[in-house]
Amino acid sequence: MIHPDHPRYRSLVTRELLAECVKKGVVSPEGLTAHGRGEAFDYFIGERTTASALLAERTAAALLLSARCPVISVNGNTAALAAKEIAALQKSCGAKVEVNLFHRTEERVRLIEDLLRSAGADVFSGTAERLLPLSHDRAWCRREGMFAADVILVPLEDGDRCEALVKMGKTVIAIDLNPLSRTARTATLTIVDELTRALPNITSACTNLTGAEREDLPATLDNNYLLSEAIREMTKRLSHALD
Ligand code: PTJ
Repeated sequence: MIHPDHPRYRSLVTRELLAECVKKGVVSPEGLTAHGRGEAFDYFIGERTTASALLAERTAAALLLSARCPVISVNGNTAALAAKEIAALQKSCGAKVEVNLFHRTEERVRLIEDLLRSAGADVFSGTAERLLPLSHDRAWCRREGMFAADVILVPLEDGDRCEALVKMGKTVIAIDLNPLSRTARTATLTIVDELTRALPNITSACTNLTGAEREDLPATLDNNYLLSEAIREMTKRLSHALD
């Protein structure tokens, strides 16, 4: 039992949730390692949404709203941490929600789809095909879903698929706390923020962006700037850590 007055209460509860989700088969054991890496970078950024991350989130909203076929790709960690937030974002931007897994089994796909549905998401399921140019199982997706997407949101992604999606001409929005990752550097737009902070920010931007922002934010998108701002914030915190 974790007591709410523990200074790291939220972090400990989240770890407990993920460990439970591993037992249920929703999260892969490797997902715990990925979460740990995320937590480390979240320390560096100060466990808050920076101004540049908020700009990235508002730009993501503009891209999703102007897309012809927006898709939100969901893996085990994302479903475990933020199924409700995914459902809320889907409602605000009209994107398809599709499960895509690195450690793929039919059983995990079904469990994650059920979890998303119970949180209120309308899941785009059905027959998957090996459609993406990848040797691993992230290649499996739906023809009318991810394969047809023009804008795709990929939280907690691996670099290979991000690169493949960009090469296919898609606009790829990544959520990744590690600004140095291959995903972060390859995506069209990288949100360096924690998943459960980033998703509600994108959702509220979908409802409150001005018409001018919808046009201007995608036109002025500069991912190198967003990444260098995230690195600057982290280095600033690290260099003042012992002040
Ligand atoms: O469910 P599956 O089988 O599809 O597997 C999912 C994981 C996450 C295991 C798989 O995609 C993976 O191995 O991812 P990576 O390559 O470890 O990349 C995950 C990235 O997400 C890392 O750069 C982490 O820093 C980052 N990250 C982890 N947790 C969070 C995060 N970023 C934002 N919010 C988080 N909560």
